[in-house]
Amino acid sequence: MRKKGFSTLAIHAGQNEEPSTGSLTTPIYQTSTYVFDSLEDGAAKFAGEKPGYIYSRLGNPTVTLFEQKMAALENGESAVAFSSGMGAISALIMGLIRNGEHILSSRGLYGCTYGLLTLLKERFGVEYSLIDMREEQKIAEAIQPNTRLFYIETPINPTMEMVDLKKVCQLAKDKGIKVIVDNTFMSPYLQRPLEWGADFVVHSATKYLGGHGDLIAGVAVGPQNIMDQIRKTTLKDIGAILGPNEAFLLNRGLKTLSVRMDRHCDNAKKVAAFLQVHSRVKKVYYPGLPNFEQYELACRQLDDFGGVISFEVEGGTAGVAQVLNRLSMIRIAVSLGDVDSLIQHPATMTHAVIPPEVRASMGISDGLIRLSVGIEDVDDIIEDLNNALD
Ligand code: 3LM
Repeated sequence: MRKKGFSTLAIHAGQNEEPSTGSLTTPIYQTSTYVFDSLEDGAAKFAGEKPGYIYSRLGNPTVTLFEQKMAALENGESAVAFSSGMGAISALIMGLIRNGEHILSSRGLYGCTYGLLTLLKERFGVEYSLIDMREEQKIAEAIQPNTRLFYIETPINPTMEMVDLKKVCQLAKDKGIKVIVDNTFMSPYLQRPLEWGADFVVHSATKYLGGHGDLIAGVAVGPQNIMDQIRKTTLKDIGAILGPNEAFLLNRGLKTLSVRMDRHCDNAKKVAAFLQVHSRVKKVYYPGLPNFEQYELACRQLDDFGGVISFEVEGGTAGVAQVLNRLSMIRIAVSLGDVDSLIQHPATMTHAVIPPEVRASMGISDGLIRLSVGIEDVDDIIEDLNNALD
């Protein structure tokens, strides 16, 4: 049978009418626990011999629907939801790595992911190195006998630098190394890392998946046997579970993911073209610009170029303040992927926890601004930017 299209899956995957009422949408199962028919029924569910819900830290039907949709959209076997993107990233990494082992990471990372790797190193003896993954040779040289994991953001927050997933995943496979890709910036509508050979995908579901700036959530997708293990260990025993209210909003948000992403992409292309020719803008980083350094890779790996643009202005932090403080519609706020346009300063905000010299090695200057282009009328976004830049 022909596989259903992305937008169809986003609406229908995992969704069954609620049996007792026929409710089309899966309700918010606002419950902590589930009643057993008998001692034998409860014991069999605890032993994993019988399917069924036990306690909402171990599973909840509203959350299950979100997990099933995400597995379908990322084209993976199984998904596990978490209370935040960091909850997903930490549970997955801690479920896969042991003390004394090594993680090879893309040179750029979201600030708190960098913080997590540093914590794992300082407190739990897990080694990591950040490397420029644009050159295969550099990756091959950086692999150590104890390297177990590649951890990759692509495009990287906030520089938009990309990693060639097909090449890197092949290299990892040859060495028996597992690959995790943070797909937050693209969403499965624009990039599906598992199809390029990655083993796991993680998301801050706070961003495009929810899409409306009204929740914090995360999700990890991967092979059934390993995700089952994660569910029983670093999800259950650390406990960063997703609540049913957030899951409900995500189930609703996913239904419009494709139409929202199309608008984000259309708007971002026009905003990037505007920024590129503005005299106060030194450089624009957007994978959809033909002069983007990795434009050819972007065309191959992405179905479209997404809604995040970074750009540099003169004058460092003070120069950035002059622009940001003059905006009237676009909000100064961290996070991204919302229907609202959001703008922020990585050096003092999302990536402030990273030491300045490491930040510089990631390509984050004090004059760098990150804009998450929303789905407002694009002329209004451009007008606001134009007034602020002038
Ligand atoms: C941000 N990013 O504004 P949560 N992976 C990526 C991310 O960008 C993020 C996470 C994981 C931002 C959040 S900064 C205080 C605000 C690529 C989050 C973590 O745990 O759901 O926030 O996801 O860049």
